[in-house]
Amino acid sequence: MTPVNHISNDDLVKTFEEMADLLELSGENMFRVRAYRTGAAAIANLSQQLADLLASGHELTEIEGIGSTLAEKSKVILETGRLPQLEKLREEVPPSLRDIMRVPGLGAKKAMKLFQELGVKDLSGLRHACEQGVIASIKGFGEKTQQSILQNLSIVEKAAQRLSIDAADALVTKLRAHFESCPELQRIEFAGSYRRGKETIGDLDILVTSESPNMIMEQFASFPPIQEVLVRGDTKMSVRVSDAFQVDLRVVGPESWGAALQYFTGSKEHNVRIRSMAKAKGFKINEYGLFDAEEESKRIAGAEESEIYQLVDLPWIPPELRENRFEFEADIEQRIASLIHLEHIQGDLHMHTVATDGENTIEEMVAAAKALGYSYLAITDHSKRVSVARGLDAQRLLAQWEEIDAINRLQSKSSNQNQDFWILKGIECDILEDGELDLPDNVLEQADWVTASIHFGQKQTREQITDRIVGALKNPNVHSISHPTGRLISRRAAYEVDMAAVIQAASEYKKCLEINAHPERLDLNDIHAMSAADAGVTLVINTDAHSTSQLCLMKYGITVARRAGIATSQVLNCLDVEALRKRLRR
Ligand code: DGT
Ligand code: CA
Ligand code: CA
Ligand code: ZN
Repeated sequence: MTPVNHISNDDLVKTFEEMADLLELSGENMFRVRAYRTGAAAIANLSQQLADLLASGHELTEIEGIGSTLAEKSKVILETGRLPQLEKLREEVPPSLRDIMRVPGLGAKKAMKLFQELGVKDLSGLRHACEQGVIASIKGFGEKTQQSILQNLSIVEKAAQRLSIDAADALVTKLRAHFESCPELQRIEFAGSYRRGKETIGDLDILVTSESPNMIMEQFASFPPIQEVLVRGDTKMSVRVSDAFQVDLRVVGPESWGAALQYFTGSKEHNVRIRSMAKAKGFKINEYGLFDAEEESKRIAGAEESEIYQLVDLPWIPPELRENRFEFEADIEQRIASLIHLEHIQGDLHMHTVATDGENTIEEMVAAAKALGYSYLAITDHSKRVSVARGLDAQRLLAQWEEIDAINRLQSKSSNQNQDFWILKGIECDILEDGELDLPDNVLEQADWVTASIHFGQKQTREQITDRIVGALKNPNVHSISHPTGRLISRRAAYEVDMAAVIQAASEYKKCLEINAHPERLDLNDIHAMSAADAGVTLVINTDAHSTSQLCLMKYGITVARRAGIATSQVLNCLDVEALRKRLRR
């Protein structure tokens, strides 16, 4: 009865996710498939290990989301380390079809069809079949589908190698806790692209100071998700965690901390500039310190990162700016001083509620926003065109606004002195395929805040899509455009759009462009945000939260804005509530 093989919750989650996928591929009814997915999600959210619960005599069916079938199967896995049903399924359906069903636009049915008719069973087979042109000949596919599969394949292949910023965050939290339980640890920092806040991370670079590198590496080696140690030296170690992701560790002495942190934070392009500036001053820098170029044994600095910058006559450069974009320009000190911080955000102007596809009520979103210290938020549910999310028509929207009026009134009565909180009556209004807005002007003009966005007709030409967005910007009732390029990181390319024209129009009509903070969107990205800010466009950084917990995603939008060098004064939702009222009234 004792659980064997140290089966973790992660292992169970993976097993059930695979079951769900293979069942779906084999055409099993969706209720059964969903039961496995729901169970996997429930287990992923548990704080306790299922193995421990079982060992202490708990019934697994006590866990919400786990029915009797899944409880039984969990028990089998925990006790035997295997699941015979899954092994049998794998013989019937090649597990590599799971990659194919995840290619945007395919799904389980199409993946199975390609397997049965063409024998395509993995991504490289799929690419080959597209390139040979045989997919176009299958009923229900055609030339256009074949083209878009090829395009989406490239994204999927690239994504397989890089981690999203929130996934990297989750891994960092686990690693930090794991290292901090080691008494030999002095300082630890996660360097590389992670520290620079890039939207995806190629590998993770950990830097540690300690007097006993060996103990640190022992500790690292015992990190449970490690699948393989790739290299291990005296002060360096590289491992592979969960499937394919690489983590590098460097241990240095305290005298080298700053130099090593500066070196391993990168970017390479930034470091090349720093090294040549140092050389011009008669210094030599490497990951161990800053030395006299004439007399290399003479260490001048290296314990703190700021020393390095100071010696090349620069202020300490925030890691997000180290991309050799503008951090070497003469005005960098002022730019850093005016750079936006998370604490400057006063409210969130894009979120959804139970009225459409959100999980929480208006009151719950308000309470969560207040807990973050905000003084306003805008409720921006979907408009009716987004029928899968039960988008609002004029009647339902007006009813929601009445509800908001009532809550606002109630709050202002009960609030003590200057605790003014404002719920903006908003809408995320779809820009329809023909360029019209999804709601009439006589409704939109009653809103406090209208953000317009494209969810449909994303395959239109560059000219059509650009015209739709510019048209929306021209409408006097529209305040902003949400997720302006429509890209989903690693899942869907941006639609074809002339961003220069969009930015120009936003600037001309004095409208905002959004930096959508959701880690899957980050749209505008840093480069576009930089162009928009340069053109004088005011940005608005929003989470697009579909639940109270997602309001915390704001930090990712801030990172994008900082990488773009955006100042607090360039962001609409850094205004206090009074200034915002005034600005929107104009
Ligand atoms: P990634 O992992 O692809 O998301 O990007 P990074 O920037 O984290 O790159 P990575 O992991 O290869 O290296 C981490 C940092 O270490 C990099 O930003 C700068 C530094 N570095 C690594 N290799 C070199 C090198 O050959 N020359 C110089 N100057 N710096 C390097
Ligand atoms: Ca890296
Ligand atoms: Ca690395
Ligand atoms: Zn939204």
